[in-house]
Amino acid sequence: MTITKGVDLEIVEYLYSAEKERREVVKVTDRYPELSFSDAYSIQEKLIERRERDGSRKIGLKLGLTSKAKQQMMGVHDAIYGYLTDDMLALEWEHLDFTEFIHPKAEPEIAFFIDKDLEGTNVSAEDVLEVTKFVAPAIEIIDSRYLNFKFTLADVIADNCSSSKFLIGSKWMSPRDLDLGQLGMVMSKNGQVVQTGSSAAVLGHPATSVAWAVNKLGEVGKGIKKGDVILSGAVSEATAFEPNDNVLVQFAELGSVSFTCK
Ligand code: OOG
Repeated sequence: MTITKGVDLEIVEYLYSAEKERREVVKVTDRYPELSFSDAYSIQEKLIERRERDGSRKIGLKLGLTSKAKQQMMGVHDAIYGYLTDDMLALEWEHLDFTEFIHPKAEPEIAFFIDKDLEGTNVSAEDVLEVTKFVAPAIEIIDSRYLNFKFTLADVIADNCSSSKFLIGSKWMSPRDLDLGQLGMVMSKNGQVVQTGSSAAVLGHPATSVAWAVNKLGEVGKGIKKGDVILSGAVSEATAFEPNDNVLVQFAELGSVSFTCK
């Protein structure tokens, strides 16, 4: 640890209360510039434990910074991972409530439903496909707790990678039944196209992205579990939305997912 003992729990409370009170806060590294990536992952773990003490349940993982464009933008060469909890799941047929957010953005993603435990440090995309029962179209809502959505890599890891909510579309398919590495995607807001992309943007193939996370977790003796849902990373840039906006993500072959915010 590069930060002193006890400071980690202080940071957990700082980020957790910002999320609960829908407040932007100054980034952690402004105060603790020495915060390392391993400190940040350890804070992230404790933040999830804090949520669990309040009744949240861990249900899977999310990947971030999986596109070369986003990595370049941030000046980094690695992806990041965070956790999904049951209270982050939003439903297509209910409105999202804008008052629950700070400054949310929507990202088009492909969700993986895992059917068998998988752990290791040499896991391949093929191993991931082997344990994936279904893939589905998804939208992740990211909502950084930091001022103006600006942060360093250590900051965003500590903040559980900006995780806020996610939605899953209704078409679930076996990953073997479609060309998962090259799915076209169009995202529209209020009927206007705002982003286009391909699943190839996610580290070349979304299963490669999930394999990266499994290997990263393997380094600390963890893995993914049967029943987990995994968001494999954004297929394009994120799009900000406001009350009354409707966002629709359409994937070739894999159908669509949408939400309206009130
Ligand atoms: C970090 C999380 C981004 C993705 O898929 O790249 C992310 C952020 O930009 O707030 O979830």
